[in-house]
Amino acid sequence: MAAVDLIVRNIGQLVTLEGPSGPRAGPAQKELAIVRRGAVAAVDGRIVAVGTEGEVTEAIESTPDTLVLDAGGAVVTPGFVDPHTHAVFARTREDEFAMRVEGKSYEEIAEAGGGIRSSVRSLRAASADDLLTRGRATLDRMLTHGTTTAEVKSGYGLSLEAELKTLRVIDTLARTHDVDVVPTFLGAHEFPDEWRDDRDGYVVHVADEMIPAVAGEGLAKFCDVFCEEGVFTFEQSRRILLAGVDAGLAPKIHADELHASGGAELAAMVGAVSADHLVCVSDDGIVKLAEAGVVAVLLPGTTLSLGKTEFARARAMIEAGVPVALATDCNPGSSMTESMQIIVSLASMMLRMTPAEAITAATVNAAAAVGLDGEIGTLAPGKLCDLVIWEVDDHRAIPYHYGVNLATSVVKRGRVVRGHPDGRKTPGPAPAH
Ligand code: IZC
Ligand code: ZN
Repeated sequence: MAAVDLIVRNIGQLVTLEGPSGPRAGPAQKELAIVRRGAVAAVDGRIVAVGTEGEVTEAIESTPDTLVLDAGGAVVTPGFVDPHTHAVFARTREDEFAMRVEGKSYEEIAEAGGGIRSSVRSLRAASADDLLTRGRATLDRMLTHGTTTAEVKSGYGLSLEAELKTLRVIDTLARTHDVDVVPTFLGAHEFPDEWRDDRDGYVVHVADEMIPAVAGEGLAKFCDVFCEEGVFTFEQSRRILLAGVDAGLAPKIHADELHASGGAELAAMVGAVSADHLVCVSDDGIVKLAEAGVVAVLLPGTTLSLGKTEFARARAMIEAGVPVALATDCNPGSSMTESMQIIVSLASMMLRMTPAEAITAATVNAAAAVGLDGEIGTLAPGKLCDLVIWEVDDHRAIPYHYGVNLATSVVKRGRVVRGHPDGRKTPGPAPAH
């Protein structure tokens, strides 16, 4: 074996999640495959050895140039994957947040011209440079909190020109930021003002003009739609998702967030990679998701931020055999957070997912929700060396100790991108270089 570039050693609990490929469902969702006193080694950004410290030291060769990170007995997990964000936007919406606190609902604000349409007005007026600067700061915060891959949706442009502007910004972020970015086209996020009197006309425009243009430029991997009362109907959503499939964009869907709208059933019908939100999903919808192998992406930060008390029924989904993932939904309207840590905490506290199930949901199942479970989401030979050293000595403390940042070091593609380059756990003098 070639000499390794990186060794992370002295890991108290190494959460590898090694196991069968693909998302983990049912009882498998709580199997973390923890190695005690573990180590990980990488060459050129990929893992080459994982196991106990003795096994890894036996298997590899190191040189004076090998970077050795001492985890100090702490927990190490795969980098978190955030599979549902709207992280490129022009302006925050704390004005609406304050209105909601005083009693206005998300739908009332949207109906009055606020909500997504307010974000559309500001994004259309913003320059690509401004969007890039703001998007970069958002991804920086994600990385600081342990997210090493994020899906990012368009959907605040809602015209061909403004959607392409957004997707080109997302593409620039993907090429230049340490966080790996997965692009999703969400032209069907809302009806823009100029099409509100001809909704079916807008659906045809999205399906026949926007999707081919986006796919033609290779700017998206997924096509998503907000299937919801007052937004896109079941039939309109189906039409758009199938147009996406024709153009090579895999389907994702905002399903059953505020009302039972048949979103889960539609996800199963079109073979969606994920169905997201699912707060109001029907029992039959859960069965259909399980049968079709669709990943359920749950977004408890949105429920919390909207001041609601009914959370998605994660237990029913896990018991039915649906693989459950978690995401921030990072967006200016309904979930203004970049931290997957608070989402993992909410999953345990409010969705009653065990700490192990929640960690699986934020790693391998989240990777499956963006079609990347072959590359990321577990710590196994051949996978990207994306990992986090946490300031805890038991993985159950990750959801337990909430509201603070527990990520002490973040490694992305084998490079230390956050924390101390020499792996110290507590701050010391700055490194000489
Ligand atoms: O900007 O309000 N639900 N899309 C669907 C959102 C929330 C984002 C927003
Ligand atoms: Zn969303």
